[in-house]
Amino acid sequence: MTEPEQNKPAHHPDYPEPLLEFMRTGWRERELPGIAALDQVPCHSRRREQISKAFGGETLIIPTGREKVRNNDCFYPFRPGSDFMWLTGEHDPDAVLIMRPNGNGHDAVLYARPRSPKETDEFFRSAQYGELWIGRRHSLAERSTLLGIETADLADLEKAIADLDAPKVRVLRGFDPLVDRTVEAPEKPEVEEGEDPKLDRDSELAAVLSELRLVKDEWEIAQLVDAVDATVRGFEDVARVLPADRGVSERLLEGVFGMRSRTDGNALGYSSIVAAGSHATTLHWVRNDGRTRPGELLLMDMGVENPQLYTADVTRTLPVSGRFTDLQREVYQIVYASQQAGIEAVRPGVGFKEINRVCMSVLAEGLEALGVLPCSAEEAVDPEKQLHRRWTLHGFGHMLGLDVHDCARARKENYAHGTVDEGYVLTVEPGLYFQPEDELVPEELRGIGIRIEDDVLVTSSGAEVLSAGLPRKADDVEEWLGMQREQGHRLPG
Ligand SMILES: [Mn+2]
Repeated sequence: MTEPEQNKPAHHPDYPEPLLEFMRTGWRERELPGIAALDQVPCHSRRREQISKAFGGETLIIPTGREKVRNNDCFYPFRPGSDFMWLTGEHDPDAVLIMRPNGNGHDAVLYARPRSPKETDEFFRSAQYGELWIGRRHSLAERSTLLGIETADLADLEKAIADLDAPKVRVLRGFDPLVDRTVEAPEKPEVEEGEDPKLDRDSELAAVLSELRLVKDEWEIAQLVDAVDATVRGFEDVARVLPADRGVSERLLEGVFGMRSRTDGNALGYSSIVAAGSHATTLHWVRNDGRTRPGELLLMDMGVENPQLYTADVTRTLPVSGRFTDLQREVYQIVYASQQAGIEAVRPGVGFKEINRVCMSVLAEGLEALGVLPCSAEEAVDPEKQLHRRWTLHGFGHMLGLDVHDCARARKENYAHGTVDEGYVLTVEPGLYFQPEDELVPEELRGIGIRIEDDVLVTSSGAEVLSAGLPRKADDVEEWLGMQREQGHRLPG
């Protein structure tokens, strides 16, 4: 369990034998009070039943992944694999869920790292696993109680996999090198000429997991509401430190939102985009090394990931001075109208593509009105042409959940070419972007980028905007910004 001596970083002091002997003795066991099943246990077991039904008679291996090295013996903060998290609720690295068929369904066993054993020196010598270094872990029994699942020692994983009936095993690949190595990769399915490529057995497991995650249960919706509410507070924090009359660095604003994400949530759901002025025309502007300027716009795309790892994904475009200019407002209204039409189109049974069509046609009409399209809006949105996309750049939105781009491995027919259903949560986020170097638009438009993004729950009758705590109409945005500025700075607590 303890890392080999040659991997020890140069700054670690040696252990003389008397110290080793001394460190091995005199430690009292500390019981954790209040270990009881978590509220979400029934949700996790219901989800395991769903995946069990989908793959009856087959063994499923779903790892969470390992810590990733940042440099030498320093790691990036660990984040569990989302499918694994959805099925177990376990947060620690290295764990692996194995579901073995039992004739009637599946027996689920969580292979996890136990507490630092006292038979080795891991406890005080391993900077990666030693509880003296990283804090007390739950014992396997405690984990079992908390998560409502049988647990086993991670040390037995390799043997457990070797004992499986290999042809009937499916693995969620790309997370755990030991699992990927131990279970032979599936053969690529043969495809007749002209046929679409087929998924191999393991990719099918990934696809089904993504597709099952499309519908959020009540507990998940509560987590998303929690993430969105924290995100609303984060945007308020930022608005309160954004001066109207002078510039500040994009990173100051990024940092203020980050502070909220770490106090109210687990982390950021994705790297914050804080894009002042023409930076807003770069879709994934995450360098954030610019400065705001009075008179310009500020586009911020930011989301808090809550403690249960569900994330919000919200974008607002603010006038730094407090009021949109006439031209900024004109473009903003087009984006707003597109988003409003998109939100109104969301209801159970509507095609994902249809929501996109609605958003894009409003944007194209706006581009026609601005006089920048080389043809009519109707002609531009022709599936064979799509000329408006020079300025709209991306689709209307995506699923949201544990991942910011949730359910990413779902098959096309169940996502981009499918319909949305009750319990889906998705973003609606049209935008217009005029690159500073675009010679085909009037000079005054160059460098303007506007996106409005909200998080929407599909209900039985339509859609509920979860992020309605942040106004999105131009006038309301101005009023809100003014109100936040009056309140003055605040620290999350
Ligand atoms: Mn988004």
